[in-house]
Amino acid sequence: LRLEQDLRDAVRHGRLWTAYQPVVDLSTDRVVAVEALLRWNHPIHGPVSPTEFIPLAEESDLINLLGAHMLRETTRELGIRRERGTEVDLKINLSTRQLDDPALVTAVEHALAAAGLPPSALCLEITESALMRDFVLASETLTALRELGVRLAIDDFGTGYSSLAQLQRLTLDTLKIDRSFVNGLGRSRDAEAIVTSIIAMAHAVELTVVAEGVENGEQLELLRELGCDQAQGYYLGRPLPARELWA
Ligand code: G
Ligand code: G
Ligand code: MN
Ligand code: NA
Repeated sequence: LRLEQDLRDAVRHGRLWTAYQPVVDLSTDRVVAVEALLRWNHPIHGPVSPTEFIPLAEESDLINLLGAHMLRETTRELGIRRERGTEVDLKINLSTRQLDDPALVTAVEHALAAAGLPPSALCLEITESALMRDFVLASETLTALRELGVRLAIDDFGTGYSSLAQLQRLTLDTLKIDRSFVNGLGRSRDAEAIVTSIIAMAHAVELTVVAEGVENGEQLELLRELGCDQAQGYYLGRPLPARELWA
């Protein structure tokens, strides 16, 4: 509970910050987007991972405060970068509780307008498991977001149980292959077979495929050969504060 209070204070006093990780297009080798990843340096415990504090925030209304903060800050940052000529898109992670919030759609609309960003510059990432937990409700919010012109991605794909039919009904734009499969490329035939079939399946329903967690050149070249569209990972760029990424 102490940690929850600390998180609440950190949100209120603007002590959370955002790291941005580049996403590279494999046909042009250019950075086409950045994924925003929330960071919290606790004054005593040091860096706390979002895998710890997001679930904590989800136990209360804190997740909505946090999500709203993230949305405003990152769209603002991207708006500034675009004005300076950096034409990249923005990817933000959403949790289930955020999809449950009816105010999400207008919050997204307002943040984009305030930052002067076209809706198509924003891609919202939702994990496969979050999507499938409450498919009907999630798809209502997602449809409204789609109608705004915002893009949608399914994150950590391959770790859940979604069907091709469900994916198609959600009218997603992008599928991100979970890094556990990318990790096995070059070492495991199974991993390569899985990645190959995920790419084929995604392309069959006209989704852009992003491989996450690319950590070496061998993985990158294999992904290129397999026809993957975009890639992200420490080999291509670590998550960095905006001022370092765009130094
Ligand atoms: O970058 P890192 O390994 O610390 O991220 C760990 C997890 O936290 C990832 O699954 C990522 O999607 C999630 N995450 C990072 N930032 C946010 C955020 O702003 N909102 C939500 N819901 N999840 C986030
Ligand atoms: O679940 P999601 O895909 O949003 O998670 C993004 C997380 O993956 C972030 O915590 C980010 O720091 C981490 N990440 C990004 N690139 C790599 C990588 O090359 N290897 C590993 N192990 N983690 C990565
Ligand atoms: Mn993600
Ligand atoms: Na992921």
